[in-house]
Formats: sequence, structure tokens, C-alpha cells
Amino acid sequence: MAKLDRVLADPDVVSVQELALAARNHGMPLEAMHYDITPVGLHYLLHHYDIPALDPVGFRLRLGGRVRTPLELSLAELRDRPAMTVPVTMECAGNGRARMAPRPLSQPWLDEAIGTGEWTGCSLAALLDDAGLLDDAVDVVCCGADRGTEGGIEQRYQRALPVAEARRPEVLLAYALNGAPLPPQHGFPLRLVVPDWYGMANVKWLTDIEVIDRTYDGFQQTHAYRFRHDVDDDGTPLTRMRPRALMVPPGIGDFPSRARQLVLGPTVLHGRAWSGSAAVESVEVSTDDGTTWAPATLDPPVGEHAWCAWSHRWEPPSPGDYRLACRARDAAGDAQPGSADWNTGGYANNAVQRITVTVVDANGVAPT
Ligand SMILES: Nc1nc2c(c(=O)[nH]1)N[C@H]1C(S)=C(S)[C@@H](COP(=O)(O)O)O[C@H]1N2
Ligand SMILES: [Mo]
Repeated sequence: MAKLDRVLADPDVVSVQELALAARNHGMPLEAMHYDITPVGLHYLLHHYDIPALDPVGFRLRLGGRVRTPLELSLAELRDRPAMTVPVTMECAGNGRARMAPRPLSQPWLDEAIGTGEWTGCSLAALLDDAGLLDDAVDVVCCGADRGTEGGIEQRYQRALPVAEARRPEVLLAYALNGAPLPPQHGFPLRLVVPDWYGMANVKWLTDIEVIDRTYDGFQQTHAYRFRHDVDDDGTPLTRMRPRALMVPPGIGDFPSRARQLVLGPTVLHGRAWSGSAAVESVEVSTDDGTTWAPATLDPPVGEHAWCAWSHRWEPPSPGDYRLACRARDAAGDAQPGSADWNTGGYANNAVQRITVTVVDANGVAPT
């Protein structure tokens, strides 16, 4: 098995290979933080391989392995089970990767690999109960229908959850998003939703669940999605999302540079914050490049497993360039670092977001 997570990219250049990934796997434009629930189409997307086209009529979810009674369920049978709808903020573990130097060759996210969906489905725990886990059950392996090669290995995308995590009551076998059947790109007809964990756990196009009596050692578990500070290190697996606050870039943007311009006067800075480990306890805002910080106003979260909105009134004292920043802290005491916690996979970079905005006077003039 290859040692590196991926070949390192040139730290100063975004390559055509990265563009090819970025054009398939899009982010959520940050202004979509306006919506409590991200409209379908604005939610970020990440697929390793091609999007499979599955036939919903012939579809069966198979559940087997270390269970008393293996099960096979059609979509209608899954929909007949007690349904739950859970708003879930999902973030790709690679969010922030493009700001790491050096970075591995992979999806070059800046800050936008996020979204909050209202997922509807049935409980994985209840299905595992119906099948009857045997005493030696350790991991629940969830297998998607999508195929590809990665690290020189042909594979289907699959990931495992330890039994205790798989049995959390909010873990869903989801067949609907925002009140409509899953669209193809989000896993039609069925996907796993694991609230609070980074995106990789939420296996799309889910067709097979196998309960095994040992720790799963597949590619996406033992090779990808681990924190490693060097390539010989075994590392530790990624699980829950680190705390993060993001700001909607204020004012208007320039095309194509995306530079921001804001007219002098009172304004409200706003955005969203979340953490997979505990409730968001505070968001702070800086308008002077991190020298001083002021508390933002926090709204109640959109759900127990979803982001909350924050806002902060700001009146810039005079025209000029300002460096804005925001940072979240959760109730477990975890806070955002000033700079990336570098790792070989480019994962979980929740370093504080910084935005430059040019404040202009009423005539649109900025000091030179
Ligand atoms: N079958 C399958 N499931 C998958 C993936 C994949 O490539 N194949 N990508 C994972 C990753 S890395 C992320 S971040 C989320 C993204 O989910 P979304 O595209 O619905 O936003 O799906 C996860 N589930
Ligand atoms: Mo991801």
C-alpha cells in the first residue's frame, strides 16, 4: 500500500488535476449561510468516484455479518419504518485544505465545504436491533455503490462505525433531503447520515451493511481520513467536526477578484458556527486583524446537530482596508487555532477565517 495519503501538490500553484476535482465537487457559497437549511444545490458536494445511477425499484439494502437475522429491505420497506427528520450540519474533513502548505493533491477546499440538510430516514440502531447484533460485533461497515481506484486499489467507497456510534439514536438511513427524495449527487436512493462527524462517515449510495467482529481496516479507514504528522505515523482517525465559525463576506464582491467593498456606515457582520463535540458556546469577532475580539450575538442552534447563526454590529470608524475574523469556542472548551494544525492529509483545518474588506465613503472612494 502506498505510504503517502496523496502526492503533495505544488504549494504555490493550483493544478489542473485539482481544478478537475473542484469542478465536480463544489462548495457552498458563503452567502448561503443566510439559510437555516441549505437549499439543495447549494449544499457542498464531495464524491471520490463517479456518481452511480441506481434503480430505485430493484434497490435493496442488505444487512448481514455478525447478526442473528440478516435483512434485505426495499426502499418501500425502509420508508414504512418510523421516520425521523434531523437537521444536520455537514462539513468535509478536507475543508481548509487549500490553506495548508504543503498540501496533498486532493479537493482544494478553502472554507466552503459545508451545508446543513434536513435529512429524513429511519434509525440505523433500530435496524441493527431487528437484525440482532451478536455479542462479538465490533464495527458496522457501510458500503456505497460507487467504484473507483484510490491509492492504487480498486474499491467501493466504504467506511465503518464502531457499534456504539452506529447505535446513536440520531444516526440515520436517509432517503430524503429537505423534504424531497435524495438527489443523485447526495446519495440517491439511500445514504448514511452520522450527525456531528466529518462528512466522510456519511456513506452515500448505501447498499450493504456488514457487521464484523474486528476493527475494520479498509482503505478509507486505515489509510485515508487519519491525522498523521508524518507519513510513517499510523495516526489517529478523524471523527467529530472541530469547532468553526464562518462569516458571510460583507458588502459587495468584485468579479473576478472577489475583493470586497463596503460603504462606510453601520453594518451587521453575520455567519454560522458549529462543532461536532459540544454546543457552540461563543463566537467572537475581530475587525482589526485579530488584535481585539468582541463577542457576537448567538441565535439558538437550528437543531441539536446543526449550526447556529451569529451576528455582530460593526461601524467602521473611517474608510480604509480592514481585516475581519471570527472564531468559535464550544462547551467542551475546544476553540479554533490561529493557524492550521498541519497533517499529511490536509484534514480538519479549522484555523480562524480572515476576510479583507475595503470600506469606501459614500462616493465609493477608498483612501489610497
Ligand atoms: N459512497 C460515497 N459516500 C461518500 C463519499 C463518496 O465519495 N462516496 N464521500 C464522503 C465525503 S468525503 C463527504 S465530505 C460527504 C459529502 O456528502 P455530500 O456530497 O452529500 O455533501 O460524503 C461522504 N460519503
Ligand atoms: Mo469529505
